[in-house]
Amino acid sequence: MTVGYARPVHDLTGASSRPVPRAAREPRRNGDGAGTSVITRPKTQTKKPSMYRVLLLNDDYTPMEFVVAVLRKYFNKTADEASNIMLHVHHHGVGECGVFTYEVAETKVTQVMDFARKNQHPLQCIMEKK
Ligand code: TYC
Repeated sequence: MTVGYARPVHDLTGASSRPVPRAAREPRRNGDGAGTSVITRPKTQTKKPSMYRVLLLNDDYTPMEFVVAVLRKYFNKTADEASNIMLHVHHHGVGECGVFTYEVAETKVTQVMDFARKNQHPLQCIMEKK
């Protein structure tokens, strides 16, 4: 029966390949021949995911109201936030919609590009590693 863990229970990825310290594996022998062991808990290994900016690019044809609708629908922006971001993109050529992990950013980009294409607007949405 298993009574302990060689890895912390919160290491859900199993990504850790760090060896368990010898002291945790092997009983130490003392003079009596009696086995004693010291269990050391491996330090929890955590890694922050890389983050990605999702950006909107300006163009001359996509209506401002459509860009605001995109920012509200896919990036949960308020009307005021969406207007400010849209105007920033309009004036500066590019602007940030949000920062996400890779798969979430990729999903947002695909959703926005599909929505723009479906509505026949040339709006471009891209992601870049932070
Ligand atoms: N420049 C567009 C216009 O004048 C508006 C616009 C804003 C388009 C932001 C794209 O990402 C964009 N209608």
